[in-house]
Amino acid sequence: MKKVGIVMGSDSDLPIVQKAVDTLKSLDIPYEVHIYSAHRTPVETRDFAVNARANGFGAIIAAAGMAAHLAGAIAANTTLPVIGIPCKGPVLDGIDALLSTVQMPSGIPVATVAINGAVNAALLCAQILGVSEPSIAEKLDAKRAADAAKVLEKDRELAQNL
Ligand code: RP5
Repeated sequence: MKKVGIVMGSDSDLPIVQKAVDTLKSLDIPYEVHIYSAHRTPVETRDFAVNARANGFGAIIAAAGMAAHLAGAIAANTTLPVIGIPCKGPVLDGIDALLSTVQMPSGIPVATVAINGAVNAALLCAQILGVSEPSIAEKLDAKRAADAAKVLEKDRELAQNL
């Protein structure tokens, strides 16, 4: 099975990234986590992206805040699918990272999730790998069904309590 590469721009992004890790773990999808910065470690960021396919990755999550160029810098150096997580920073409520991640020039796509949307980033990777791995697609179907059942249970409780 292909791995998911998870790259964050700083260890300060870890509380957000942890949710992607937990989601991949719950689906038994192998992953590798790194701290590489488009600005502070541009060489390592590029090397990771250039070698990602040969190193067994099938999709990459890139999480960064502020001037969040990490996902774009990785996408520029691989044709693996790259999912960008714009992380909420100390100012501008993450709008800075959202725009920096999502506004890619034509030709170099980054699939951008919501600000701090780490769970969906992991689920998108699972869906991508699930195209060729039926076991992942089955787990995603089961998760959807379980999530729906939780909502319907809350609906029943609400009807009883109000
Ligand atoms: C970005 O700058 C990182 O992704 C992080 O979200 C933000 C701040 O980094 P630190 O100063 O906390 O290392 O590159």
